[in-house]
Amino acid sequence: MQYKVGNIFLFLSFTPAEKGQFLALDLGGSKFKVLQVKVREGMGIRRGGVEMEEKTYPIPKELLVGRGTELFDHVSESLKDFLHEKNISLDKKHPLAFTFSFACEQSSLDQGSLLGWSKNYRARGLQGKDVVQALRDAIDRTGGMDIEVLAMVNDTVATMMTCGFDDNYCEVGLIIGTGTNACYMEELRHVDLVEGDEGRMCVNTEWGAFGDDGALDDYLTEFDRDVDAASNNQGKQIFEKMVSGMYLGELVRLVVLKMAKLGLLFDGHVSDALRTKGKITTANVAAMEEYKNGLKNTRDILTGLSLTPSQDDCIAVQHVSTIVSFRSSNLVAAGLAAILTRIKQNRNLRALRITVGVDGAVYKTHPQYPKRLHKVVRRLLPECHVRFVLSDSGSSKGAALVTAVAQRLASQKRKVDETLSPFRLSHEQLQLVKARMRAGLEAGLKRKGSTAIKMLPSFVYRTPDGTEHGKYLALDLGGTNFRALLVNFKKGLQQNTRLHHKIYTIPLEIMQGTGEELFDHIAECISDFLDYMGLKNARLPAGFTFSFPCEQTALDTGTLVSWTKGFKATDCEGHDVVSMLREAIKRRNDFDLDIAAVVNDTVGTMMSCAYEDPQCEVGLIAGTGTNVCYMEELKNIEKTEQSTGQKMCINTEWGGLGDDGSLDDIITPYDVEVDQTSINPGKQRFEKLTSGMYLGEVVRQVLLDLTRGGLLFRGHVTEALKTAGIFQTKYLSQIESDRLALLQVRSILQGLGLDSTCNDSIIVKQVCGTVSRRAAQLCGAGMAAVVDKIRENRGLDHLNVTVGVDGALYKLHPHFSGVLQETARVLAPQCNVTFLPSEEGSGKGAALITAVPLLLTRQQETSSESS
Ligand code: 0WK
Ligand code: 0WK
Ligand code: BGC
Ligand code: BGC
Repeated sequence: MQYKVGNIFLFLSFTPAEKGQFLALDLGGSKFKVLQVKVREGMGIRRGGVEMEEKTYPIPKELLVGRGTELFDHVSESLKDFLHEKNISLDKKHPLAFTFSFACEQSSLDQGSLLGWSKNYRARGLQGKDVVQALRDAIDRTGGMDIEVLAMVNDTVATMMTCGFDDNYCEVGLIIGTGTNACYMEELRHVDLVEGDEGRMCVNTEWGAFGDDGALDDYLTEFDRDVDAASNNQGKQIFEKMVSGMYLGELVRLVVLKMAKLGLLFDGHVSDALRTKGKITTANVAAMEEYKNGLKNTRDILTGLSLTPSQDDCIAVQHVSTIVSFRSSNLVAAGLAAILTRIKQNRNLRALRITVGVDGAVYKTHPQYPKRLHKVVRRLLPECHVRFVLSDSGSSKGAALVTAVAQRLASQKRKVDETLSPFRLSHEQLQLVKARMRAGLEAGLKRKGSTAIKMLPSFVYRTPDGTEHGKYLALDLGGTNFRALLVNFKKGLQQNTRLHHKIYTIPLEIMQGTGEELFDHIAECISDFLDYMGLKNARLPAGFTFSFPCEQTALDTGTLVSWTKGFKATDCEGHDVVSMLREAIKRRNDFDLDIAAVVNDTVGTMMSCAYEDPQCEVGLIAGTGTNVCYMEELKNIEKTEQSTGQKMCINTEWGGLGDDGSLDDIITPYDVEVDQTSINPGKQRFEKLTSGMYLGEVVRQVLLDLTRGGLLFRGHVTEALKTAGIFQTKYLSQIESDRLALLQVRSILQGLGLDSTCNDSIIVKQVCGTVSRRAAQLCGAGMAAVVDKIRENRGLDHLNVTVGVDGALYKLHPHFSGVLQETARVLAPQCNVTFLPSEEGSGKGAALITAVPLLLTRQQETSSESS
């Protein structure tokens, strides 16, 4: 069952496990009560496992209209007195349920801003304030007790919950007491204020304000207008003033006063008492209507007002009381019928069986009231079976249950937060990662081979300048698939680049088969593409984007250092991937290519974006894997022989950061589990914290742990949850999208064979968000290190630079790119970094690079000819 209070959204799924001792405050009705509610384990609430102790504390009138702090001090001191009187330890922490019977806007169970006082309350300084905080402050001021205010509920809701203990059909709470109000279970999809459109929630209607917009003007009598004019909240709570106990007596008095003035009663004699506000109470009205003693009571009451009523006077006044209270019960019946009709329509029911939980002195003490109300409701809704249940012990039992569930949810949330806290990186930790990334970049430039960050020279010395032209083939072996592209550049007309491409999947058995099979598969795809483009015999110049770490000695050779991501084809590491491709093409012998360049996908992406934006000097991939390249000063690349030109693009392979243990202080046990179960344990540690290949697995490990801890999926560890790779990173993007309601989160989990509650969905969403946020922050910290290095390389105080980006995680995840950008901005404040998503992937970049050497060599040829 789900409940919304004010606009609280509660997944209140009661379990027999609800147990504990709760303190409760019941403020706002005719009596202010302090209670202790004990819920015994296992007995659960349904089978009477609840014991209550209570004490009513008077509230001095001046406090009702005094300063709010003083009112809450009185409440808190009464609470302390109750603890003393009941020998309840002052040292133990006590969870407290707060029934506060006034209109409050709530955004969580333990918060509620007072919209407006009603009834006889008018304490100053609390309107618009969070009354839960006001109570907490008062308890702190009183001191000497350890109270945890866990939940605040309206009395209608607490009453519905109290009656819901014994009657599952109870989905409406009704108060006809000093004030009047009702709550009911509304369809979540109809409540725009809250996320989610599945299930129901309890809505506190605050129907007392019905008519404040003039909707009841045609029903208002002069007496109602007089009551309102004399009230301390004119124009407000119009319906309440026609119905509730605070006003019924006054209405009767005003009617009797007018009749007396008109000489219709007491021979026109009007006593001062009769002229005095509040002299006829609602209790008097109830007494006058008593079946047996009504008339006698009426005489006593009128005599008490210094009147000498005749028998007829008494009958007439009794009649006035009946009419006034009859109207009240009729109006409440009409209001209730409106609510029940809405529930019936919400559920497309012809007939509705429902229970209404009721409380309030008017309903409880007025002899005829309940019967009259029930009768009119049944007359208005003959097709409905409406049961009325009187809340026998006030609303605190219900409030205690809400608190019991809130306590369980709060402790659950605390444990989930504890589990996730190692993923929440502080600014200092991110600065450390930036520094370690910087140190790793520096180390990789100095030494060959053994550094965590390999800093591989790409032999690309400059970015495109728009002079590129011609037709090129680009081959793009990425993280998940292979793409063949035909690119046709028009000199100086970047926007007229023509491009055709075709995507081919790489089956797992090929990824993890032999190198020969892999390159044969690639050659077959190329052959298919050339067929498709009718270019089988055109020996096209080709650029090969190979998204794995390759040691290059020239633009068209690249020795694979080690596989990453999901690849593990044999006989490839330590081999030149260009040769392997050429051999595979030779083996096929049905087409030929001039493979002029092999580039990393980061380099291809940088080039592709630099073709649009000349300021682009960094390439970032945040996809299946993660990596960055950037234009480094040749003089800083100590490990390679110097050659001509200023800069060279370095493929950092930053995925390896941490392989030397430099990230062990932020790596969590869940990350260790993912690394241990990966095909390259101990390798690519930074990648395993940040890239699409692994984020889903990190999430799965956390979900497994939370489930084993009983915090998720009712502690039920399913086979699905134990299956590696079942939680693909694309699910993170879906689950975290703001547009996705919890319902859809549940269906994704259902699709994974994970039967979840709404609360489970919230926790899963939180875990996904925490894991992906860390990934984006880590990449942002790494990026800050790279752009700050470029800035310092050039001795600049401020650097403007563009980063070309590609990868499904960056492009498709709802928050990843934003968090990454924000983190880089904060950690590299002297760099203005523009992130430019690459339109056509790195393939175009590879083709551009293929275009450059040909042009370069051509230039060199022309320049050497001219010299
Ligand atoms: C008793 C409930 C309390 C509620 C009151 C309303 O415990 O929460 O506010 O009924 O009736 P009243 O006391 O105003 O007549
Ligand atoms: C598209 C690029 C390709 C790169 C890929 C990375 O064209 O070179 O490898 O992005 O993204 P992923 O496919 O791993 O999400
Ligand atoms: C308040 C409601 C409350 C009702 C019954 C009204 O005046 O606005 O919040 O439920 O009285 O106590
Ligand atoms: C590879 C890099 C590549 C990155 C993004 C990593 O696993 O080592 O070479 O750039 O993935 O695809």
